[in-house]
Amino acid sequence: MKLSRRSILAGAAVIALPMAFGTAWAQDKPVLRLSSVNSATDQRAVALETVFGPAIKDFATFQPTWGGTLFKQGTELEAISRGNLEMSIASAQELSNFFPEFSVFSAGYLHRDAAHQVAVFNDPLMQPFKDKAEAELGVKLLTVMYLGRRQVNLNSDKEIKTPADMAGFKLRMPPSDAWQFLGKSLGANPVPVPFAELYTALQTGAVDGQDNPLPTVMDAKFYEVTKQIVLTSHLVDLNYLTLSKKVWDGLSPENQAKLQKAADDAAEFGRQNQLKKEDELVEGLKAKGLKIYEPDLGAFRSTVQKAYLDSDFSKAWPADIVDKINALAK
Ligand code: KDO
Repeated sequence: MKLSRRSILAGAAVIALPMAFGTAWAQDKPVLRLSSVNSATDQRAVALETVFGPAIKDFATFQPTWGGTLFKQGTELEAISRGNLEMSIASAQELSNFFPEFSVFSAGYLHRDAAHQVAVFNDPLMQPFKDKAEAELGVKLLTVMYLGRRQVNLNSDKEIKTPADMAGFKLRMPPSDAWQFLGKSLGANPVPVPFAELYTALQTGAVDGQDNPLPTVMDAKFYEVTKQIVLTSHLVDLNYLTLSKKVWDGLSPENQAKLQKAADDAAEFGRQNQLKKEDELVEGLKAKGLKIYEPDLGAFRSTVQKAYLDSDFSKAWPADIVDKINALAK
């Protein structure tokens, strides 16, 4: 057969067609890249790798990157919005950078416990927040994860009883405004430091302390560079497991249901392990040499709650949402 330009083009088209369709038909499963600053041994990472990944492997490939090596803390939501990432472990504080009303879920002494977080996340009051994140950021809030009760962790041994005792302390808080406000409401001078730089900041004395749940103090080895824990439990902290709305919309209803169940199951698996660790770690951290103190919780609670109610943050909150949230506590 004489090869003419036409026959070459026709041949190329014939070869290209199955490849094109082939690629589409044999479309590889969507790869769900997740970036988060926590370690691979953090209970949220263990839960996602043990439960979530295997549960969706028939129709999607879970690809987590821990330690913040893919995206810096606080940049993940924007990355998802731009299509450069598919999943993150977001905070209400980070979401409040985009939608101020989310700061209600970051308010100190509001959520009572892990079960209360789940009740709030699944309550109809949450729907407008979920809808807004999907519509305006292209991010779906899949489920709520339990991070734990945040405690004050200092590299000095000054006794802390009330917020007045925190005056002058450079307390590291995560970078976003809502986090800085929480540090200020505790009576300290908040200093923004990304999680990845926190150990060094404590070690060098660049900051006088930080706040995180006890499992994080153990997992990140902050006990090596601090001296005391003040059991303020000032924030029963949460994260939202997020997924690109575009990816979600590309799944069949059946696979959407499977992915949702996988997310909820992983969150519950991690929640129970984190709660167990919290119970064990007062003794565990004493054994690492930390002093553990009980402050005047009434003084901390009233000071922090008043600070939030008097703040500009609360002006962005939907009317009566605090009453609705309180009513969901058991
Ligand atoms: C932190 O930076 O202190 C923080 O606890 C904030 C949380 O929202 C979350 O980002 C967490 O870090 C990381 O997942 C590391 O545990």
